[in-house]
Amino acid sequence: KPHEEMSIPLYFGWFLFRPVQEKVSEMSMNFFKTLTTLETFKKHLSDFSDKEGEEVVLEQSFKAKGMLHCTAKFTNYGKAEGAKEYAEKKVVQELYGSVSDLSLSALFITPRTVGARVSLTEAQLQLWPEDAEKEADRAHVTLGHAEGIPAVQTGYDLLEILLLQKAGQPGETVELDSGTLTYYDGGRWYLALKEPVSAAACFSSYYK
Ligand code: ACK
Repeated sequence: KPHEEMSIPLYFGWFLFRPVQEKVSEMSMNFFKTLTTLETFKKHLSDFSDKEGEEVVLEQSFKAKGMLHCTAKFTNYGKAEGAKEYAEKKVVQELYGSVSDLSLSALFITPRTVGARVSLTEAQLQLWPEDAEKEADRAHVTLGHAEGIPAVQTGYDLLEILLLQKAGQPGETVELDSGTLTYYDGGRWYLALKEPVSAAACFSSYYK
């Protein structure tokens, strides 16, 4: 029945409240500003441009699109694997519309995407799909993606950085007021925030 299929959204997730979205967008602007003034960043600038000497304006390369959110389950209107099961889960239905704080523990940027890492609480992890349990680490808010790059890349970029960290890759570190910034090969930058930022969000779903 087509009607029933339509009732499953594109994705479920935590949607940041508007004032919080503004605060987080400002955070990412400040992150860009800080990066572009750093000597270490300038040294690795070629990661971000194809042409030698080309000016790199991060604010322009990474446009934030749509509502800031942390995806819990991409259901693709019922077409994604496990979509129906997820939508029908008791905990999903019970917590639908509930408000909680997302803890943003790091900011990261690659030549493809910009995002904030989300450290989910035990309660929030109940809403994380079981098939992706091992990947709870990829929880994030996409803050921007380069032209031609889909938003789904942000989670992959975060996972890659975390794998490098687990493998013991030291990277190049810079101490900032806001935390420790690390550069990994391939234009990957990770800022572990000294003070996680709390972002109020509503667990809900999105239909285009
Ligand atoms: O930035 P995101 O987490 O990455 O939020 C968007 C949202 O769904 C709407 O496109 C995410 N998304 C897209 N495709 C997938 C996928 N295959 N697996 C997980 N998340 C996805 C995208």
